[in-house]
Amino acid sequence: MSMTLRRLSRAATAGLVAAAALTAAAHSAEAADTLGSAAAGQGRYFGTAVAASHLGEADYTATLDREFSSVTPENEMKWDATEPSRGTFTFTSADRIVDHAQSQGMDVRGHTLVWHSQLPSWVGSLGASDLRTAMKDHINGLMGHYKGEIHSWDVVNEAFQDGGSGARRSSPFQDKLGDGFIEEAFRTARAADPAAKLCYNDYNTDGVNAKSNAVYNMVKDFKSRGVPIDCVGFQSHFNSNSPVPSDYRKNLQRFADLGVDVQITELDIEGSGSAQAADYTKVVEACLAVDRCTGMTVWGVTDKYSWRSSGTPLLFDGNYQEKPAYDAVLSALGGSGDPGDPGDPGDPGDGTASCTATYTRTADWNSGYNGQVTITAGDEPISTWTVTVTLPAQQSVSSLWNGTPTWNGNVMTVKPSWNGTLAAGASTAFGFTAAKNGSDAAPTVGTCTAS
Ligand code: G2I
Repeated sequence: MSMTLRRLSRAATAGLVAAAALTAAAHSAEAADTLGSAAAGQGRYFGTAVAASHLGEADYTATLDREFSSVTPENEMKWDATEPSRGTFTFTSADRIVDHAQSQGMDVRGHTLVWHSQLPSWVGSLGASDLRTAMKDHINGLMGHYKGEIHSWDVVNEAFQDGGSGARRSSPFQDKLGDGFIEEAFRTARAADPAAKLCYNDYNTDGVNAKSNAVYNMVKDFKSRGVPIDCVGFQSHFNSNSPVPSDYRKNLQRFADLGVDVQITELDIEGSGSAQAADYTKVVEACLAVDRCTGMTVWGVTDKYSWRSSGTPLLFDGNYQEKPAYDAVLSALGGSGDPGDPGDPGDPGDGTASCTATYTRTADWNSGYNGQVTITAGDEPISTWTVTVTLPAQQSVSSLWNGTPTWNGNVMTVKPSWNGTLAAGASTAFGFTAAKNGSDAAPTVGTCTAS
């Protein structure tokens, strides 16, 4: 689809997008019970990497749509996917993700424009002057196609070497254009889509170390010289060899203090259970502690499609079940948990038995009536219940069924006969016949208690 056509078709579907956004807003107003809505309550986005090839899988898409407020195409916007031969752009897979995100009111992160990896071989074979032109054409081609539709772009990815030196990584761009290629890329990007936040993105820069110091010095230099840069992405791929650094928050903060936003862009943490959950909590807490940490993205929806699937590094398992890490993230974001998720306070499985009771008159005649009290279990199963019913002073009960009453004046306390055990949300009822004796008033049903 051409750039113009893409924008025209977006205008034509604007009503649809607006309706989806309204749905999303209504959903988030209900309760902060998803990652996206809880993060929104903290003024942040919560995103995930998405692969276009999985969007046809119902559970994948349902989980994506329910939980996340931002998406990053995992591979579909990379150079090999979008410009496999010079000047020929293909956006089919990336468009699929962007269109899906927009239909759900989600934001999109652009990943990535200039990177040494997933680079078609033709780029590496160009001479310096041609390479410079090709780099700018590539930036203009992608950013033009998605102009106004991407909240943040990873303009340059992973340009620094690992290890202690803090040196630049060898790549066609570095080797032929020199250090200045990063600055040229950012200047080109600013002109191509002035509304997009322009990010530098890297890994093993999450704590204070030689590599993050090198990035820090570059950002500081850019800010002092007016080179356009708005954000730094911290990929945050963690495992036992590369644990969540103890100075993570401090590192995010020092970058923020340079006057850029910081974003956690590719978060995943190998492990399981409470240890993994605790590590995720550290990451979320670090971001929330830094005002300019504007959002977090996990690098995939489900463990089964993770680039590190054997390390089960994500928030949903291979069956899309929420892991302890999910609960930890939701809780750290101030969310309240969602129905059906054992272990969340106030939710099913929180261990508190409860019930409610409501009264209706089911039959009525001159001298008497039949009353019915319906007992409904709360979000836990219950094994017994107790309800008090206070009758008007003149009235008297002649019979009662499906319950066992004890009397104290005109107050009857009713317990189950055979019907104490109720599943979560299930109901039972007892009935009684009362003589009016001159009072037609309704009895009062007191609090229902359960265990
Ligand atoms: O390596 C993890 C991430 C590190 N930071 C930059 C990210 O862009 C990078 O993502 C990963 C994707 O998650 C993988 O899905 O980048 C890898 C490539 O560098 C992606 O893997 C590739 C496979 O290597 C290819 O064989 C495959 O054709 O994914 C391609 C598309 O499925």
